[in-house]
Amino acid sequence: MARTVTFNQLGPVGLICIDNPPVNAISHSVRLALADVVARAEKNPGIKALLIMSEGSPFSAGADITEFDRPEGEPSLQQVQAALEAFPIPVVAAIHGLALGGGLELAMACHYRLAHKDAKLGMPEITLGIIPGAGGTQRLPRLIGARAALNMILSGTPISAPEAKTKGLVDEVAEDDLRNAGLFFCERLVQEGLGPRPTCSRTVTDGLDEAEIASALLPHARALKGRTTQELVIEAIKASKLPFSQGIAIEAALAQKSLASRESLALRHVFFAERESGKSSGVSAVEAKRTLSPAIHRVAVIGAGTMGSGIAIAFADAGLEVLLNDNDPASLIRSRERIHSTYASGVRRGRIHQNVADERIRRIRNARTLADVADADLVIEAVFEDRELKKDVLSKLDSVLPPQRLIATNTSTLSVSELARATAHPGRVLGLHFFVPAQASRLLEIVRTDHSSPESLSTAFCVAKLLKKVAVVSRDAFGFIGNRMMLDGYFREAEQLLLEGATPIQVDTALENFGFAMGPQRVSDLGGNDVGTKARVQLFKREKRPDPYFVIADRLTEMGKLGQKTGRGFYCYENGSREAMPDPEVNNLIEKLAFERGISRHEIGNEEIVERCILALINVGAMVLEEGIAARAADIDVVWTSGYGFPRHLGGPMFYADTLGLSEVLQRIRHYHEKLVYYWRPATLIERLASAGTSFEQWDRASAPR
Ligand code: 3H9
Repeated sequence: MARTVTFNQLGPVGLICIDNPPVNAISHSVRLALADVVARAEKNPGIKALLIMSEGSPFSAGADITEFDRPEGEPSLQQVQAALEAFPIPVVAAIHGLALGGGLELAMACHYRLAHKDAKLGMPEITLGIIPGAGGTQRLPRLIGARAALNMILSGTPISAPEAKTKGLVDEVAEDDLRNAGLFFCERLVQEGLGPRPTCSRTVTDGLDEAEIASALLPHARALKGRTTQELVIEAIKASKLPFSQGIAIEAALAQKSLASRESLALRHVFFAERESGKSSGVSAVEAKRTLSPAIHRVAVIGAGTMGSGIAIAFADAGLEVLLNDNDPASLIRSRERIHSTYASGVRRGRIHQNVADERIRRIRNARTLADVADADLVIEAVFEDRELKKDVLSKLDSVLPPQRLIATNTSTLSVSELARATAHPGRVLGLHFFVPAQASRLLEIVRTDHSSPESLSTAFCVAKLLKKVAVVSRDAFGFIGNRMMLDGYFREAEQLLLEGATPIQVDTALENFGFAMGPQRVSDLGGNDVGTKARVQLFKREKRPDPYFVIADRLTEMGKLGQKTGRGFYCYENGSREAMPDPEVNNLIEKLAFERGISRHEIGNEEIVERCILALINVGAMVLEEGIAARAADIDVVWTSGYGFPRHLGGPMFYADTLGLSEVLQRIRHYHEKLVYYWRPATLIERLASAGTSFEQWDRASAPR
């Protein structure tokens, strides 16, 4: 077994160094080695202080999440911490990079802490549906107070070293060489005769009343909607007022409960699915960051509309130089205004400093002609969604760029393979499907054709990593993964429910209560009903769908009811407000469209609305899998949780299907097939997996490419 902890004596200081790449997770091997070196150090009378650091970066990403589904091997992290906290001479943690979860909990069990000025310290457990279970809910309140601890644990966001110092979480911030600062700190403790200072011996000085709890929860209301972990966090922090031994026992019981929860299983599934989806080309995210990203310094974006401007901002935010080209000078002027106003709003909201905004704006320069982008490391085409125009742009780019450079198209409806054939080098062409707003959305669909080269894919992964986006590879097919499932499954069913008697507000509210950030009709109004209509025009050029297929949304587009931008859509919006108000005219329209199709309208319960929309999503998801458009069910989950507002704590549609049980899923789909007929044909894959008694997760393990 590789050595995961080293130990060296440097004068009076015993230097313990964790070395467990890639993220210094506190795995079982680390705990064993830590317990061993601590026991050895205790027997060495020459050692007067212990200094704990780590090799590489980060300091530690916390407990090893891959071990959570197995019985915990001894010693536990709590046992290691108890040994350190009871150590007879001072123990100091010196933190660089990130100290997260169990990593920070380890540091909190040390007697003193110093951190490099660029370090960040955080408790992200809530994002995994668990509570800090190695003393975090007991030691953090003892160091920074119960209220501050509650805020830090509920947010899951790390704080900076200077803020940690102000709060009392660290004793000193080191400006430069952390190792030297740590050794110096230890020597000073020894000289001044300062001994151990166990965190567990402190008491919590503030309490938590119900009003404080409510106000701590308020900023996280959206992120924690439908979740339960926060209740366990609150209970554990309340227990920090008790003597440490009682509090830590309560924490342990609550931690076990959180670990076994469905919420945690789902959130851990998404955590690993996001990392796995970034590896489809055989290049891991870490590898991509390490080896390939330095090659990308300058990016060109062709087309300065909303999407092109957003993509330019995304790259400028990531520190890259951007060349923006558009053959319409007016469009470039509008884009400049859009870029300025996006950054101005960031400054106004306190998200970035004016100097940083100015610097980023300067990174985006206009390129007069396509020839001017010849020295870009990669080019993204984001011109108007018109096949001939896009082909023309790609072919021109192909002739000015050296043949190994990536050319990406941002099309969302056209065939990437067909566009690639307009070039002499189709291997260097793939799709990069950004979502609006491109600078903020997390998801990036990478669309590979049969000809996309492995180098192009590696570069695309690299782009995702640089932009801090979650990448998922999709085969080239209409709508790729996300839009295909949205159009043929989820939104289609939502419209069908309207025709059968539900109202837009009823459908939206039911799905928002299920956990979606926004219901389908509100989403449609926000993005513009015309956007969907245009996509369907392209779809019908490639494939047909039987009526009724978005008859309502397409009729609204015809009537100029495009959504929020025109003040009318599925809803009414008064004077530029975003508040959606029911529109009786739309209800009349829906009744008329239903009557024309002989659809008899009746009351539909909220449960049926949710069940039909989610089952439709799952069913089309299974078709996307069996058609090879997505490689893994888990990739679909990533697409839907990071790009389409599916509740993350339910793990994504395919994970959710597994939790329902595929036999149950199949039985309900068959029920709707018999009741409603038309497109409710069960996916063959669901039939196959249900009859074999397996799940999408098992299918992924057995058949997806590694
Ligand atoms: C905890 O501590 C519980 C305690 O309170 C109680 C215990 C009793 N474990 O993200 P990346 C892997 S809960 C195992 O691509 P980056 C990751 O899967 C933990 N593996 O890199 C990937 O593997 P692969 C609380 C982990 O630079 C590789 O490392 N901590 C862990 O973009 C690289 O990861 C957290 O929630 C882990 N803890 O981001 C932090 N962390 O290459 C979770 C990462 O095979 N981690 N891996 O796919 C993160 O947020 C990010 O990974 C980090 C690095 C910011 C650290």
